[in-house]
Amino acid sequence: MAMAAIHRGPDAPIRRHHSPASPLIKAGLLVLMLMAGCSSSEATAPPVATGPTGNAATAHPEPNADLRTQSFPEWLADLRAEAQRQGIQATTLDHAFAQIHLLDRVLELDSTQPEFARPVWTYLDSEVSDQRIHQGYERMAVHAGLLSRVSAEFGVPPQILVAFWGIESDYGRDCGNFSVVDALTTLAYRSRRPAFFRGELLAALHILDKGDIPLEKMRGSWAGAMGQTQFVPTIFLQHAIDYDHDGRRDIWDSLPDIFASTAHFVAGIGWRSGESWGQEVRLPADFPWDQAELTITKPIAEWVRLGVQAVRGPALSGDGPASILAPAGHTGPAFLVRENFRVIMRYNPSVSYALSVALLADRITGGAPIAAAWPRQEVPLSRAERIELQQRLAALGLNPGVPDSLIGPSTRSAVRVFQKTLGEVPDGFVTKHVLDALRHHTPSPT
Ligand SMILES: [Ca+2]
Repeated sequence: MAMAAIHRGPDAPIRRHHSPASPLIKAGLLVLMLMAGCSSSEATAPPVATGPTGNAATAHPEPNADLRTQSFPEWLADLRAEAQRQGIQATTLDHAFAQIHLLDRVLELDSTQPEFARPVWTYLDSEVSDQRIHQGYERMAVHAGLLSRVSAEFGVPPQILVAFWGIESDYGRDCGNFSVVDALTTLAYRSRRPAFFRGELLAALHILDKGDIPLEKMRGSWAGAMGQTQFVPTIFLQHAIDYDHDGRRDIWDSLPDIFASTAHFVAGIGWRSGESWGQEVRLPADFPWDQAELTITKPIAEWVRLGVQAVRGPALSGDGPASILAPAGHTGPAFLVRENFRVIMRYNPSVSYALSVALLADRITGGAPIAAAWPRQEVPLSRAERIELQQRLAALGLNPGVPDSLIGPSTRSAVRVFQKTLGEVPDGFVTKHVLDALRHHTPSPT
């Protein structure tokens, strides 16, 4: 979803949908959101919430506001007073809160941490399925005129817009069916991130107040991501556009509004017109694996000098910084990713998510599948196993960072040092084999 997401970490386990993160979110919280279905035909389907991932809360603890000790009626009165000070009409608030429900299911989804991180190949299998590629290809053709106008105006290619649409809501079929006001009220009153969700709730009330969408139709993911490209309310207020000029910004049902709003947002978070996101590459046997991190960028010519080659097509060229991404280690595919890949990650800060949008965009314009095979035999480590791995790396003095189960640059760096001591390729990829070797070389963590 296009949300301001609260981010769990560099390689946080992802569920189905995420949200975009915006630099505009003052709190600096990137929200991972989910998509929720917008189509009324899906109205009874259970939302596949992938809302904000639980970690963000851990990463950005909020002060324990006094408000939490308030009863709900007291809290709501306080919220209403704040909304009115912001200029929201009393009639809007009366209507919005006349039938308010606190939703236990939303709190459950907010506190759930998946036991297993989904391997990138499993994620891509479902998000970039043959069916989704085929449907994306069809939609590119059906909406070619509109997409071309929006693309020309905002500088974001049609296939990127269609890819966000496909990944965020399966082209509008799965936009979430929670009442956004109920969900955000629940999260603002009772979740671990009250300030963040209070801001989103107030933004949702502003949207109702402006008349963009009636309360009954303001539905979305459990975390408040709305419409076919899953904007959270603050992103909506900043980026949604009434492109069909009917007086309402409608990202639930109006494709002109959906495409233009998405393009406006993606341009706003830095899309570089005319540049690709990157491409699959082949790395040399002696590749310096400590350089394969998104935190490390080099001119493309420098990567070429290090032996990086295009898998297909013309030789690598182009200006600008690029990074090497090998999300499944040295036996899996590798990608040279450019600035626009980072832009996709601002929509939702997950490598798997960004790859899914990038690869879907390529495939629906006739691009070939990834050439290299994923190491599908690798079994993902459980949360407990990832923490154990981090504790054992720490016991060896390798500084893997806080043992929080999130595998980021620090943990991968520690794994690389350990792999070198084993005489293995130091790709930093966390596997059962690495954990077993650590168990052999370290005492059990206490
Ligand atoms: Ca409109």
